[in-house]
Amino acid sequence: MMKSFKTLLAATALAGMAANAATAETWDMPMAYPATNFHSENATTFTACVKDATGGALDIVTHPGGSLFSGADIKRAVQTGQAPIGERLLSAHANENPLFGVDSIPFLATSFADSKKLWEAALPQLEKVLADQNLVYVYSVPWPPQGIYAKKDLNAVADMAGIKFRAYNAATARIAELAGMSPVQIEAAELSQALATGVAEAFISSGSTGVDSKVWESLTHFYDVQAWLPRNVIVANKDAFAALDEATRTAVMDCGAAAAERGATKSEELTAGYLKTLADNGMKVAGPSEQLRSDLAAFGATMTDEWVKAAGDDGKAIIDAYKAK
Ligand code: PCA
Repeated sequence: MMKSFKTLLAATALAGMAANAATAETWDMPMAYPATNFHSENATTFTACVKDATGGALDIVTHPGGSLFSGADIKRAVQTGQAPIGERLLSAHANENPLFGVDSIPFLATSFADSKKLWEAALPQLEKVLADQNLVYVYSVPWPPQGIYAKKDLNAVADMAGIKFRAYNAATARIAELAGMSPVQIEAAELSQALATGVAEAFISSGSTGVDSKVWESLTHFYDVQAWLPRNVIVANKDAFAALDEATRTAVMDCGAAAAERGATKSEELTAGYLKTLADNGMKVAGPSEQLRSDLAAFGATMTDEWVKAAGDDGKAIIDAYKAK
């Protein structure tokens, strides 16, 4: 695995010091969302946990905001070992395998409790699919429920026709298609600019990303439809992980498990505050009208059928396991 210049310098500086420090390793961790986002802050706590638990033998350094690799490139970077660990919105890769989109099926799991159940039902299969891609699953954290941002009243999906709609995965692009909108794939790091320049006029996301992007500078409405809770997933490169000694691997996994718990709790705690921040900045924050709700529910039914067809027996097994919980 390639070491960064900084790592080489650090290794040189440490040469001749205690054995523990001499074998210390630095892992760069690319992340797509801003340093102040709760996912990024949670990862900083994760890295401190690993450093502490390994007595400094593994130092993971986060690179938020797409500064090392842009969101779209992070997963491939970890697969190929350009980065030993990274965080990525897994559903953005549903085109590689429909199972990666299990968390973005509209209205299948819309609460934190259901998101957890669905994830537990899907995880055994997801871990296998990731392993086949040379990845080790470390932890994941759900975003708050997804709502619709717009700059006009949306009383029905008919009101969305013709809008330029920012998509972040296949499901959001499919919603655009079903509503007669034009989808444009944009990473969160580019969202503010896309809205300011009119490249996008509406999108689906959490209050968290709306606040990160100061969306009130360009848009006026947030409809709290609670369509799904997509997840950021932290994966390690299989070879890099295998090269760690057993105690270090255990530390990574234990700190990952703690980060999953802490992150989910934080996400839920912060949800209402994000919507308040949107409202405090002048946005109209509301639930959907009956019409909008039922129009979107119809999209949800269509997309659930489509997903089950695409994901086949594996997908059906996940849905059945989820419903049985
Ligand atoms: N924020 C991310 C994905 C889901 C979310 O809430 C984004 O909009 O890119």
